[in-house]
Amino acid sequence: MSIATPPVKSEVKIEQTECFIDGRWQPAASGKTFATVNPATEEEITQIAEGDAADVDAAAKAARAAFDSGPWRSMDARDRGRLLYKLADAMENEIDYLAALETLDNGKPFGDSRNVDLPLAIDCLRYYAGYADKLHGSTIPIRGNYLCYTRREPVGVAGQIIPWNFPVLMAAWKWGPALAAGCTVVMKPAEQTPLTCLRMAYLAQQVGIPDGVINVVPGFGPTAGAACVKHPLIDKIAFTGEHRTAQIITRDSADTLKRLTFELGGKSPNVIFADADMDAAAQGAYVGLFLNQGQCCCAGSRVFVEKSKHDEFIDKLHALTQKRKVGDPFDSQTEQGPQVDKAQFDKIMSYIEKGKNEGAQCITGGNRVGDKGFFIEPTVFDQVSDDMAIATDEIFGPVLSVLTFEDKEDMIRRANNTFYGLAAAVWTRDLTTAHDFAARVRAGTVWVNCYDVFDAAAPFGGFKMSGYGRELGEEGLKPYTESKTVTVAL
Ligand code: TXE
Repeated sequence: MSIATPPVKSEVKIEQTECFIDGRWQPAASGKTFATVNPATEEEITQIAEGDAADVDAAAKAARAAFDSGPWRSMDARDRGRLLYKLADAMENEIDYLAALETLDNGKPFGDSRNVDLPLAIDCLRYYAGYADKLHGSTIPIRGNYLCYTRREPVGVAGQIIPWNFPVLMAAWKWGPALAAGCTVVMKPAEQTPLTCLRMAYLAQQVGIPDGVINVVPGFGPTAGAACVKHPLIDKIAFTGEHRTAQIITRDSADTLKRLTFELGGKSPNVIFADADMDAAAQGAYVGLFLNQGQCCCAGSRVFVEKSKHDEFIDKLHALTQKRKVGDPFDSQTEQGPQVDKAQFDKIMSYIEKGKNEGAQCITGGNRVGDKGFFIEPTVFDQVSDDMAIATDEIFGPVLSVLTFEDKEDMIRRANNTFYGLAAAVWTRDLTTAHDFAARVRAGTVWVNCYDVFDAAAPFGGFKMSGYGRELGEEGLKPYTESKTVTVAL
């Protein structure tokens, strides 16, 4: 794929703004709409249908019908796979437009949308397209004269609730395995970033994915989101977002005992030993935190540096951070755009204040950029201790905390001293140190001498309160299937 030049913002036309239910674009039953806002300008982009329980009910019925009696489940698995490939192709055909929509709605630099998020999303759909006809059961030698085998069947209607930090990629991570497994879908995109998901639904219809298989209800969490969670015709909820929301979802789903998968937050340790390649480690710490404006669930927000190399590491990190270009996400020079909305901006600024008040040393950044748009300087705190709020809480912004260690055992205890367990990284030239850390850190993903390496084939998800279940890879299909045991008397 070639690198595109950023488009002119005013030329990004928005065509899909309504609920997509049973193959039809329709206003919310209530007639209500809400504004989606450009975080770089704080101006309204457009009004979007504000779906709620009534629209979710219509979507759940459509998805149920498409599952129970519609064409999806009964279609040859290989043909389902072909439709997923076609959706991936359709996205690739208009990759520049989708990237522009993503940047407009979310604020991430156009180069990131175009060359990272979209290619990863397209790759994810292709990966799962190939799985559609490879969901095997097994034959089991039980006692007696029987043939016993298992079938992997789709779980049914999947309710999928996604966040705003990687809108297009999260939609692909959810649709890929669900559709490959033969499920139908009711998706609730984040209220901050509905545009690319709605466009993907349009493309899905264009390529021939049957009506009712994919339904999208934009709206807010406590209304549209909660309605998905409670709806009796929805079998499973896949959610990415905050752990507190996951706790609400767990309670709200109790009456219908839905299957749940959660991909939640983190406070991931990124550990740099004295023998590491310091240039690579500083670059890894920098990318591991500042990527996507720091709005990554796996952000390496606690950087532990072995004390003897502290000063050298800080100099290198400072040099990188100082020259990071913050600004208009449609400018090709920009490396960091705005935070997604005012609520996130305020949350991050309040943590920066806490860091200063608690005695950490702010060595870079610490301020808002400009007076319009939700821009924040890349911020590094040094001399951070384990109990400071900036070391314990998920900030979800461009704020990196540097801590030091001398004793390896104590560092591993400190790295694990969090209720999160999403990701971790270690930088060292010593194989034993690397594998020992990888085995003992309580996290779903461990990167060794790298950070943020994602692939559709590699499972991703959290230990502890960072989630249940895994997305991506073969493991990502399991939550969208039920295992059925069939026993035949011979
Ligand atoms: O998350 P929410 P928010 C973390 C990050 C961030 C914080 C708050 O720390 O600062 O969460 O972000 C829908 N029933 N992450 O408020 O509320 C909501 O509409 C059903 C980490 O945006 O969890 C949106 O579609 N759904 C994270 C989605 O849940 C509900 C990514 C996520 O929103 C609901 C985002 C309800 N009661 C934030 N309430 C990650 N793991 O990557 C809200 N929603």
